[in-house]
Amino acid sequence: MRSLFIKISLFGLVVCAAGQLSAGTVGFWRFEPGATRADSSGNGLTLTRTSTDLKVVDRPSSGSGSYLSIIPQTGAENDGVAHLDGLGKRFYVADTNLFDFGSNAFTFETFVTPTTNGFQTVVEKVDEWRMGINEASGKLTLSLYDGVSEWKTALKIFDGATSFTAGNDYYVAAVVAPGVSNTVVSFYYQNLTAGGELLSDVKTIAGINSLNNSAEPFNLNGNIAGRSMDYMDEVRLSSGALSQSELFATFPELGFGVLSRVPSRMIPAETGWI
Ligand SMILES: [Ca+2]
Ligand SMILES: [Ca+2]
Repeated sequence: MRSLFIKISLFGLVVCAAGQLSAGTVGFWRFEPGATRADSSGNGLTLTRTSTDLKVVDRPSSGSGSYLSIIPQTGAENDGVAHLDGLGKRFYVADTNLFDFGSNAFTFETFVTPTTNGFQTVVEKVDEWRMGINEASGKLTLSLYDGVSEWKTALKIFDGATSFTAGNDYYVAAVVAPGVSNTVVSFYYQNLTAGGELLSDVKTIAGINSLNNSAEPFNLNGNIAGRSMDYMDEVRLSSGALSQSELFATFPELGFGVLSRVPSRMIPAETGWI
């Protein structure tokens, strides 16, 4: 009887371990000094760059690319950022089965700073999905490839045509959750330069219930100068649908973002970081 109990317990542990593997961080590219293009998720998805023109630089203390000095979710210091400089060059990772989400959800988050280039590519898993921002129209878009010939797009404008002003810093995220016949896209947006609140909205992409699986790479930034951003940082891709309180720009359990340039005295004491 005791042996049976042990076997059941061990089986439970194995099941739990397998479950944890299915939801977690796929890649977390922090662009930190010394680590530069390394993946801090533990999965070893180090970024390659198409040109040495793409730099990892010290985080500016103010202005464009300054983002947040502390990551709210983890309390980690943020000391470095990627400077993309309108060059149309990319960071990329070759395809791996870690990117194969199929009918499961995923979450993509990042800090971005637009240029004056109108539409700019934030991320693209070629022939699978991509996120864009539009400096001219204010659109935040998430598109899915239908596996045949067509991209289908969910879009949200959070703050009018000036939602993505060149040189300003933003946090953007999308939780992409395939359902029985449609895919639900939950967008998040925060204007860090203006000290705005974390905003969110839910959209639907009709007719797609599974994410296409290609052997193409995962790319950050646009592939031509006209689609390039200025800075980006803290790029995190997670399997599963993260809740608002799990996003890296929010305090765990509180579920809202730190206002980027508020004095530390305004950070809630219960976070334990002050
Ligand atoms: Ca960083
Ligand atoms: Ca693949």
